Amino acid sequence: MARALEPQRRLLAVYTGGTIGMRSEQGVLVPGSGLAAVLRSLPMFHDEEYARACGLPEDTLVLPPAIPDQRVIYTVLECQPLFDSSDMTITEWVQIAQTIERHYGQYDGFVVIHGTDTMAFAASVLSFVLENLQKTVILTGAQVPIHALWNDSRENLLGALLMAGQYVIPEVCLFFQNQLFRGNRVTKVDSRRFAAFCSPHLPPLAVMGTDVTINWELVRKARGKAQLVVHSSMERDVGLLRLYPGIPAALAMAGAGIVSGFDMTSEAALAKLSYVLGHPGLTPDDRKEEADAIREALVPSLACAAAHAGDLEVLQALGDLGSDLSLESFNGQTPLHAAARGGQPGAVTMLLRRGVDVDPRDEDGLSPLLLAVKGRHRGVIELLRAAGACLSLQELEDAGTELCRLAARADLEGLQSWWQAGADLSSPGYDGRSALLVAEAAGNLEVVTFLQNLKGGAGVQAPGPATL
Ligand code: ASN
Repeated sequence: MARALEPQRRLLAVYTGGTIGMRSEQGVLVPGSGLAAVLRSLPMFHDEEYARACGLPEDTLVLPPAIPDQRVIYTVLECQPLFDSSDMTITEWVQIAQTIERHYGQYDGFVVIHGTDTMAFAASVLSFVLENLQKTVILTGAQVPIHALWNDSRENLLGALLMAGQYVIPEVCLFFQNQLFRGNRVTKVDSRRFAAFCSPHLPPLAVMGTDVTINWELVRKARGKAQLVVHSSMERDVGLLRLYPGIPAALAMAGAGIVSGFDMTSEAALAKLSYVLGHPGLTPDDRKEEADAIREALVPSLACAAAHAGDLEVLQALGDLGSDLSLESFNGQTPLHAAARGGQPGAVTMLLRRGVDVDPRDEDGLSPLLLAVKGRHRGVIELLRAAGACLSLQELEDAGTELCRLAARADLEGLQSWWQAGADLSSPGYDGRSALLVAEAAGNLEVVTFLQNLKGGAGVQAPGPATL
C-alpha cells in the first residue's frame, strides 16, 4: 500500500470546469477550455523532452521526475460542457463516476479537476457511488485561475497529480493547500483564502510539506479484488434538516424517517441518504435496514475516534442508540483499545461500565492494557487492572528486553507503567541482564533506587489487580 514503485504510473485527469481554468469573458469569469494546452506550456506540468523520447501521444503529458526512476504520465479529459461547479448536480457527479468506470482499467489513478463551490458534495457523492475502489481518486481545484500570476491552481493540481501518481490510496480524496482529505469528510469553509476546505472530524490522510506524511492508519484498506461498481441510481429527492436552538418539538421526528447524521458533514449526509434511498429494488423496510446497516458499519470507526478523543457525549449517544461499543474497527481495535491508546480514563470508565470485554486483542494481538503501558497512561492502566485486565504470558515474557531499554534511557515512567500493569521488573532482557543491572551500568540512579526499593519492599512484581 505504500509508495507505488512502477517506473511509469498513468493517470486520467478529468477536467470538469471550475475556477482553475476560468478566463474572463466581457469581465465575467467563465470556465475555460484548453487546460491541457496550458499545462503543456508549463515546465512543472510537462517534460517535453521525455515525452518526445518515449513517443508519447499528443494528448498525453508527463510530469518532470519527482523521485528517481518513476514518471507520472497523465491524460487530460476535458468534459463537455465545462461547469461552474455551483451548476452541478448529482447527475453530473454520477457521470464523472461513469467516466472513471469507463477508463478504470487503463489508468492507475484519477484526478478530478472541479470547482470548489460544490467540490465537497462531489467528493461525498463519488465516495458512495464508487464501490470497491482499488485505485486513488483525488478531486482538486483552485480559488484563483491558473493564468493569474499569484494563484493556488498550480500547487493544488501538481500536488494532486503527485499524490495520485505516487501512492495507492484507494478512496475518494480531496487535495487542497498541501493537504489530502477523505472526500466525504470535507466541507468548504472559505471562498477567498487558499485554505478553502477543512475536515472537522478526521485529520488529513496526508500532508505535503518538505516531506509527504501519510497517515496510513487512517487510509482505507482495499479488501479483496472485487470489481468496481458504480451506483448510478441515486435518489434526488432528499433534504437536510439542520437542528437549531429552540427547534419545535414537532420536528423531533425520529419516527418520520429522520436519520441522525452523527458527526458527518452535511455534504456527506446528503450524499449518503441519496445513495441509500436510491438503491434499486429496496422496499421502505429494506431501506431502513440498509440505513441501519450503514450506521452499524460506521459505528466502530466513530466509536473508536470518540473514545480516542475522550468525547464522552458522542460515545454516550452511540451507546444510547443501541450501538455495540465492543465492535472492532478495520484493524481489529475496539473503542477500548482507542481509549487506552489515547489515555482517556473517562472513556475507559464509560466503556467498562457498559460491559465491554476488558482484554480484547487487535489484529496484531495487542490489548488495551499494553497500549496504555506503551503510552504511559497510568490512570488508564489502573482502571484496566482494577477491571481484571492482565498482560498475556507472551507479553510478560517479551517485557524483559523492553524493561532494559527503558532502564538504559532512565525512563522511570515507562518502568512504572510496566510495573503497574503487572510485569515482573526482574525479567531478563535478550542478553540475560535485568533492568536493574542495566540501570546500574548506565549510572541511572533514580531508576536504580526505584528498582531496588521494589526489590526490598513491594517486590519487583506489581500487586495483582485486586489490590489496585
Ligand atoms: N465558482 C467556482 C466553482 O465552483 C469557484 C471555484 O472553483 N473556486 O466552479
